[in-house]
Amino acid sequence: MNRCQTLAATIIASTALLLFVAGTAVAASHGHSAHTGGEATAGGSHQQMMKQVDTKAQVMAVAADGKSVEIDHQPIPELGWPAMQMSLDLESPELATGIGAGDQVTVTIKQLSATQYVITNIKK
Ligand SMILES: [Cu+2]
Repeated sequence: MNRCQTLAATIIASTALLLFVAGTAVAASHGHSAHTGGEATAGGSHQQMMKQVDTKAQVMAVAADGKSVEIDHQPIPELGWPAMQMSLDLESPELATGIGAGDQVTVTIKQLSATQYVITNIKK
């Protein structure tokens, strides 16, 4: 690679970083910034939308209002997520019926937008 190509590559890398930073700022409302890396590298493409994936997780807590659960989930390569503990909204409160802290479950996570996810199913 000659100097000119190296400079071009540097500019492209800088632009990608700026786009990444901008994407992270927009995604701040998600409150789960660790996930934006995977989304950014995926380019926020439309094929990422409405993706639904199953993952194994441990229930850490069910929110008092029953609308979300705190889970410790395994890595989800389809979403570019590392293993982590996080809170996710439930599509309906009934999903948490019979579910409690410490349960080993399989959760189905549906992607609603680049930064919005919801649990559509929980199986013990
Ligand atoms: Cu997570």
